[in-house]
Amino acid sequence: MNIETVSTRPFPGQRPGTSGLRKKVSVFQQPHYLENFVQALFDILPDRAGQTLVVGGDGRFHNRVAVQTILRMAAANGFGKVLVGRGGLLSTPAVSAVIRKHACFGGIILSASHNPGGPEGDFGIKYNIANGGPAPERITEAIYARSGILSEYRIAAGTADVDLETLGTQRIGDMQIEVIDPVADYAELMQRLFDFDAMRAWFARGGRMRFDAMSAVSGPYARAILEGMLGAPAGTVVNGEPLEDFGGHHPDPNPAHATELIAAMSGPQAPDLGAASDGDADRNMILGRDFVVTPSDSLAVLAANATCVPGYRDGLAGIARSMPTSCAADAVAAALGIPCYETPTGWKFFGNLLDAGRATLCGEESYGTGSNHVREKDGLWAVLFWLNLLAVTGQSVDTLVRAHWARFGRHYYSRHDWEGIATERADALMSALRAKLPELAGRDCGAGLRIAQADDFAYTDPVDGSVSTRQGVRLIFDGGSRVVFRLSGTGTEGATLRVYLERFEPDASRHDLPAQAALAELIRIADEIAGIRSHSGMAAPTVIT
Ligand code: VG1
Ligand code: CO
Repeated sequence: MNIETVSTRPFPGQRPGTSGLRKKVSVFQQPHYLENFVQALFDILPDRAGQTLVVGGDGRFHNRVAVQTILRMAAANGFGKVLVGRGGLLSTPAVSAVIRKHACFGGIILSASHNPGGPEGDFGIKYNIANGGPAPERITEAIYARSGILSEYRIAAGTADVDLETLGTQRIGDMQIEVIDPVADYAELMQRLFDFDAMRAWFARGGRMRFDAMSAVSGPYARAILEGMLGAPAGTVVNGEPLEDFGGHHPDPNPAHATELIAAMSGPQAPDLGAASDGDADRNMILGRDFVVTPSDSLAVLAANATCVPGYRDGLAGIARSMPTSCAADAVAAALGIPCYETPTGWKFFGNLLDAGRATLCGEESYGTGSNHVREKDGLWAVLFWLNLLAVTGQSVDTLVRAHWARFGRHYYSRHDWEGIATERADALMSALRAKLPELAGRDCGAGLRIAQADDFAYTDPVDGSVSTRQGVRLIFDGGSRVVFRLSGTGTEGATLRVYLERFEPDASRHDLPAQAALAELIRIADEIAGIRSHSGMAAPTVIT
């Protein structure tokens, strides 16, 4: 193998955000841009020689080009072997499963997740460590630091492209490349967690489901498992072919972007279960007939019913949720007598809790749910969990959720996104809000809402003691209502302000209000205190979930 050492200069801004480095495709297409980041990563992994790496992505535009580059660089940087999904495809949870099953050194995931794809869209790259989970901050910061002083990278020169379509082993120099079936290891793991017989019987009894893969990477997984192994009728999975531009849509499973699914789930003829997943298949949305389950409620319902499912029959060690996620899971944890951990936004913060056996289920309000079976959130896993619950309880989605509210109370919840704010304006809003914090505690905001606590969330990891500060401004009211403000760390254009709104309602006779109405006073207070409209110059949020 001929190794070429290419001179390069650092690109500014190669700092991974909430989940990897995400930029416009045109940024990644610049000569040396991807190579610099990958070399910075390899440079901070001194014990990589001879190790096995997993590589795959969500199939978006630029995926194949990037996979070929990474394979050549891995060979030139001394890796012993790479496992790559056929066609360069692997969902994020499948990468995690493959790393764990084959005890690999780590993995590279090519995805910008729920961000749109195509030549005008976004691309992304993320590194996962040997536990199968996203690299923690000390590693992402080391990559960033290295990217700032890099002067060369190494790549195998003069080799033909790897044939990504044929399963089996090939080589670049001394490095082995094994093209693997992207679905097999994942499907086997699902079979160990869920009651496939019960779910097969549910379909055989006439249970109906619609899984919208949003033209993203979950399609092959959902088809193989739902239609292949569980006997769901052909056509249960829609938009099941991964497309480089996701058909021009945001592959983001929420009521704002999965409008086709919402429409299909309404009316008496609608299927019993609706579900969707995002670009890299780690998010999930769950719907019943004329009923949308919020992600925070989903986590709580799964936790409360976990022992109905084989993989969790022995109960849960604990639950973990990101700070802005509603406290519905906390109520379940309290009833079960298990701890509930509150972490910053981003799945990387769950890794230590899962590794230490402190948490079994984890969730985020952003349509992310998962467990200790991998170290990523897992869209299809959550869908199978719900399907398993429907199959063994014989109940509908809305009956399960309403019964849950009746027992634990309802945590009304919504997230308002203000997208495309000029970065300076968004920063000014957050600075002004932070400056105001000391005077907010004790303030009476009207409508019976008094601020009990106002702070900027900081987290000390209970396992390794690492500290993460400035993770979101919280206003916590008497009675547990909350408003949380933070800026997105996954966008590629301007800033996105996320405003998270939550109100607890114990009274079962008041569990049927529309969420925006139930949260109206908190929405008013959020704008009064943060000056969202005046800072952003916008009249309304761009996305409400
Ligand atoms: C968003 C979500 C966060 C999630 C992250 C990655 O981050 O809010 O909960 O972990 O996306 O998900 P941010 O910083 O934009 O709020 V994915 O499916 O985009 O990898
Ligand atoms: Co995702």
